[in-house]
Formats: sequence, structure tokens, C-alpha cells
Amino acid sequence: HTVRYNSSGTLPKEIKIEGKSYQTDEWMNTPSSILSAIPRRLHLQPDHPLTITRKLIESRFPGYKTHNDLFPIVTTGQNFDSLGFPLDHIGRSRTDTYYLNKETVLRTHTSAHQADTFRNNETEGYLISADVYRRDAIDRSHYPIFHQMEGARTWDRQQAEKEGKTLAQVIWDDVARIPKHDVAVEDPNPTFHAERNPLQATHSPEEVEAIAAHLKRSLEDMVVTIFNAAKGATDTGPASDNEPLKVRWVEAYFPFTSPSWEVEVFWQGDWLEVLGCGIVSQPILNNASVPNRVGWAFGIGLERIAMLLYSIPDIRLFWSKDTRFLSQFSEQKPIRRFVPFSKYPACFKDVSFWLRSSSSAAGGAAPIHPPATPAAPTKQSPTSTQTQCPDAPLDHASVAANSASLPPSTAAMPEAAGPAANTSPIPPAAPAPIPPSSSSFHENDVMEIAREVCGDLVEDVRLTDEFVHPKTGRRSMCYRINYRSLERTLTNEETNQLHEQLRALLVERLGVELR
Ligand code: FA5
Ligand code: MG
Repeated sequence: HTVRYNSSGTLPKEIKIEGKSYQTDEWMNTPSSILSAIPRRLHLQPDHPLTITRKLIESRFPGYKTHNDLFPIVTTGQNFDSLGFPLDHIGRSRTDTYYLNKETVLRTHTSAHQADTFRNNETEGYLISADVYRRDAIDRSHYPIFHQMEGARTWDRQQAEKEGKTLAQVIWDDVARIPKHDVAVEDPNPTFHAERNPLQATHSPEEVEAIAAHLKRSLEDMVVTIFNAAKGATDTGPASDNEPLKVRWVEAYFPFTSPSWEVEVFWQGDWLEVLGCGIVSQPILNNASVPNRVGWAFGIGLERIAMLLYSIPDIRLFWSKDTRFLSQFSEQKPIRRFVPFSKYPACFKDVSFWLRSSSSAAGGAAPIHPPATPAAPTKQSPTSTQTQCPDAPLDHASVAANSASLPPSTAAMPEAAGPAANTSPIPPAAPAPIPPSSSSFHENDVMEIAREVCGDLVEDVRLTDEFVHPKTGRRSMCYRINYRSLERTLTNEETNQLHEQLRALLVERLGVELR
């Protein structure tokens, strides 16, 4: 399974993944650490919390055909084009998506399999659970690999006619079969809205009302039952704060559904997005040779649900092989709140650097040669020698208090921190596809290098300072790296070594100048 890199650490021309060969090109940006995680398939490991979560959700969709071992390497056609992603969509960029070559990516979502699964036309409903890959931030709720479950349900218009019914009638009959629940779910928006959340031209309002009712009832049933299961099984489940479960629907946007919605669950004082869904874009079904079918689809984050169910505090834990983690979960036993084993000390280290001149100022004010002695910056910034090691851990609140230019603090979960990689409703202005040789700086490259050097020994990477030199126009960035193992105390020597490697790789890969 191991992907072999050349001795220089550069990428080989051809890579083999589970017996399949891929030719790489200048689009290749997938590190060996990611490729070697492919065989893990956490959602299939017996007694793994992701497996338990997957099975719990599957149990609420009886009769749906499950696909749990679809291969993670797909074409850009499957991941983007088949779903109607515009050519300039940010999700296609190399800063957001792992490419093997121009036409081949690690799937960024389970929706990559929608078109193929509809084309097979095996059943009316299906569920696809799988590992998905995104270049993203580093913190306790972001990992470059996570797991999603896709679900879809369609109905055949011609079949309805044969039964002498309208499509809407057939669907409402099915809605009546979904179990009822007693949680008051907030749903203030109309099912569709001409500007914000439009109907598709080929769908009647009656049909969409029926499909939306089926979708919403199905997903509410799933969310309510699994959280009640956790609550009933132990009084220390997700609702241990004794708060009643709060769920709400919000309007959303995806290139491949309309109208679209998201489900949010109230958790630790904030609304947390758990899934996206909507009425399937008819061209997807038409292109899949099932033009008479109409229906809904959803995509849910399995880690997100598992973290809620078990109160798992750090997304890296899912990858742990430590029995202190794994032994706490069992498919046979009721859900119990995860008991964290002792938390080991954090070690914060800063790295500050000047960006390459070519990428330092969008306005082109940057000089070609940096001055030998940069003038004093306009404001105080942390230097690369500033560290807070084990005995003096610095928490994020105090960092925030000390740093005037800190970006909005990364909230508990990614959607609150920024636009999801593949579903940004705002198309970027630049023409695409984005050229691979782009010299501009992207934060995800820093994240990637941190992952490559530290693996799971990095808990969090955040920008703590950024400024543009008033005379030279050069841009300086300072990132704070939080080194922490989930399994042991890191030695000073070890973190110093990691940090030195990280600094060297930043220079090598990004051409930055360390400060
Ligand atoms: C999608 O990926 C769409 N494919 C979902 C979809 C499917 C919509 C079918 C409509 C029809 P999004 O990027 O928002 O959407 O991700 C879906 C869910 O995956 C999120 O609600 C969240 O639960 C989870 N998720 C997204 N990003 C992360 C992440 N970085 N870490 C953990 N979970 C994540
Ligand atoms: Mg989202």
C-alpha cells in the first residue's frame, strides 16, 4: 500500500495505489502521508465509532442500498463536472483539492458517486459512506481526511402515472410511512423561494413540496432517533447538559441541488451544521439515463455526528490506534460518552516569514529584491523565537487577547470558520481552471507542510499576525503551531526538531524568507 517517493522526496512520475497506476503531472499535490492513509477505511473498522455511527444512520433508512467501499480516486468529471460545478468553482483549485493529475482527484465528497449510482438505477434509495479528502485548516475539528454518508431517494414519474396517481400523491403516501417524532424543529423558510432557493424548471411546486417533506421527515427522524438513542443509553450522552435537542433547517446552496437546505444542531452554545441536502438537479438524472426520476439527496459528516454522540473532543482521535481510545467503543454496547485519557501538554511555537515578493502584494508594489535590512514593522509581531513550551501552555483565549490582528477565532466546527471547500455559493471572479503554477500564497499550503512534517503531532495551526511593510510592500505572516500528542508528552528536543523541519520545508516549498 505504501506509496514510494523518490529519495529526494519528490514525487514519482507514476504512482500505484491499491494496484491501480496513475501518471502524475504538474497538478499532483497529494503527499504520501495522505496516500498511505487510504487503506485505513475507518468507517469499515469493527467497533470503530465511525462504523457505529454509520450503522446507526443506515438503520433509519431501511431498504436503501448501501455502498461502503467505493474507491476514493475519481475523475474531475465525477467529482465536479457531473454535478454541474462551474469551471471556476473554488473547490476545483489545487489549494483545496488533492490532485494526482489534471483529471484525477481524491474525492472531496461522496456526491462524486451520485451520477454513477443513479445510472445503475438499482433501487429507489441508496446510501454511500466513504472517506473524503480536502486540503483544509488544522484544528481540533479539521482533518484532511474525513468521512461522509451520501443518501438519495428518487421516484419515477411514469411509474406513478401507470398507477393512476400524480407523482406528488405517490410521494405523500411514502411520507406517511416515516415514523413521527416529538422534537420541535425550527423551519422558518418557505420550501422554495424564487431568488434565494428556486424551483427547477422541470419541477412543479406540488412535487417539490412532497419531495421536500419526505426528505425533511426522513432526516429529522434520523437525527432525532440517533440522539435519543445516545441519551437513552446513558445519562452522559450528548445531551448530558440536560438541554433538549434543538434542530433547525436553514436555506443553503449547492451546485447540484435546488432548492437546498442544511440541518443544524445546537451544540455547546452554537448552531453546528451537520448535513447539506436538496432536490437533485434534474440534468444529473437526465445524464444518468433516468430522466423520469425525480428526488432528493443529502450529504452528512460522520465525524461530526460521532463527535456529538460520544463527546469526542479532537478529530485526530478517530485515527488513533491507541487501545485507550478504541476500547471505549463497541457495536454491542450502548453509546457511552468518551472518557478522554489524560491530556498531554501543548507546546506552542511561532514561525514568522516574509512572502516571496511576487506574491507579497496584489497591487504589484513589491520590489524585486528585498532590502538587506527591512525597516522596523509598523506594529509589534511575534518572532520566530517566541515559544511557549510544556510547562507554560498558552491557551487560545490569551493569544487572542494579546494579538490585535488575530483573525476571527476558529469556531468549534469548520462551517463556522469559513466556506466549505466545495460548496461555496459565491463563484470566484478568476477564470479557471486555476493554473497549477500559481505563485500566490495560500494558507492551506502551510497546513499541508505542517501535516507532512508533524503528522498527528500537530493539533492546531493558526495565523496570529500578518502585516504589509509600509515601504517595501512585502507581506509578513506569523503562524502559531500547537504541537501536542494525543498519546504522550512530547520532549522539547522533539518539538524543536519538528519546528526546524517545518521552517526548512516552508522555505523549500513556498520560497518564503524566515524572519
Ligand atoms: C457537501 O460535501 C455536499 N456534497 C453535501 C450534499 C450532498 C449536498 C447531496 C446536497 C446533496 P459540505 O461541504 O457542506 O457539502 O459537507 C457536508 C457535510 O460534511 C457538512 O455538513 C459536515 O457535516 C461535513 N463536513 C464538511 N467539511 C468537513 C470537515 N472539514 N471536517 C469534518 N466534517 C466536515
Ligand atoms: Mg457545508
